[in-house]
Amino acid sequence: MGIADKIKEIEDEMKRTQVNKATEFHLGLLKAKIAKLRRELIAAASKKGGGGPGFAVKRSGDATVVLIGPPSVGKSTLLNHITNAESRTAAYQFTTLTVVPGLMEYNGAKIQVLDLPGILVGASDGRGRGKEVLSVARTADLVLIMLDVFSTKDNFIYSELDAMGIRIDQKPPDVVITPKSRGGVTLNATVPLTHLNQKTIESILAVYGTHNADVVIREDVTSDQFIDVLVGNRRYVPSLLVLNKVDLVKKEYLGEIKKELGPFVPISAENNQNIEVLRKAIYDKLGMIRVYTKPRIGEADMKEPLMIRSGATVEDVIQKLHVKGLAEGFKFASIWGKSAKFGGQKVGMKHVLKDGDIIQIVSK
Ligand SMILES: Nc1nc2c(ncn2[C@@H]2O[C@H](COP(=O)(O)OP(=O)(O)OP(=O)(O)O)[C@@H](O)[C@H]2O)c(=O)[nH]1
Ligand SMILES: [Mg+2]
Repeated sequence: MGIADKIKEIEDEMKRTQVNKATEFHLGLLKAKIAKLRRELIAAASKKGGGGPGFAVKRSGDATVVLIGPPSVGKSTLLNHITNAESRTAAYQFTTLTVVPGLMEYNGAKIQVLDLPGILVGASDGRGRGKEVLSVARTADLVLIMLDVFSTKDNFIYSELDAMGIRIDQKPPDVVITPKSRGGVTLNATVPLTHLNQKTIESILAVYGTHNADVVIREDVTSDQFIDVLVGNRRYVPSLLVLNKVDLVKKEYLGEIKKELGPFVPISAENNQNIEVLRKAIYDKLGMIRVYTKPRIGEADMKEPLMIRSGATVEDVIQKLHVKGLAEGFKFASIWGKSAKFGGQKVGMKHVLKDGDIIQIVSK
């Protein structure tokens, strides 16, 4: 039996099991088993370098945005309008067969946008090279989930991403699991747990061969979230929902869709409608900030900022500068601006920068 079949078998068992207090423990165990099998699937898809020719794409620019959606919703049409790229578009499905990169400039930031083949239900199980497509999304800083006015019911995109270990619009759970050599499982929860108890945690850990560990939980996590921490290779990626081809429907109908879908950015890629709003939404959602570098002698370069993601540290800046030996010889960085307590504050690698900061890196 292949991995996908094994997963299917357990999923079927889960469907047959009613969800209640009495079965919660058993369901947690089944979920842990599925997660373990899925990890093997994801590892296989990623090892193939994204799966054969075309899917391994070099990251470039300051951030990477990936276009994910069903076939023919207009992903390539959009790419062609917001970037310098030319991706083939056509009125039939699966026009795009590989990953097509483009570059979008906004506010001085260079944002790489990746166009991909459309995905269908079952993509995460390999349908239509779906695994390869979805694993590209694992490397994204932002996923643009694209639907058109005909496919508003296609919310399978979210579950397909989820099955590939991509957690959309979620924060990493505040759980720390530290394996140890003996002493059993010690649970330390700082909040009341309504989804998990000692027994469930022990049995989930046992699926992964862990019988001794210190577990610290600081929020009321579900068994899914606990398993995510245990499996470890999850990606937490923000998303933006884009609804294309709004030129084909009346305004009132858009209101109806909004009730169903929640917030989205309505566009017409073909007619360039609302594209500027989308470009800004992408930039805002990425949370890009500007940091200026100052040489050891002389003034900071205020013309060409480094564009980094909000939350980035001194270490991220050093990586971005691509200066040989800079990381190895790092002594400290001096900071002027919002993240500094005072002008010229000396900080270490882990210091988090803020928009407009000036940074001077001092290394041996
Ligand atoms: N009416 C309308 N048609 C559009 C719009 N955007 C794209 N289309 C049409 O939709 C069809 C599919 O567009 P593509 O950009 O190739 O779609 P895709 O999502 O890249 O498709 P795959 O690569 O097959 O997954 C083409 O015939 C486009 O001309 C739009 O805003 N309005
Ligand atoms: Mg396409």
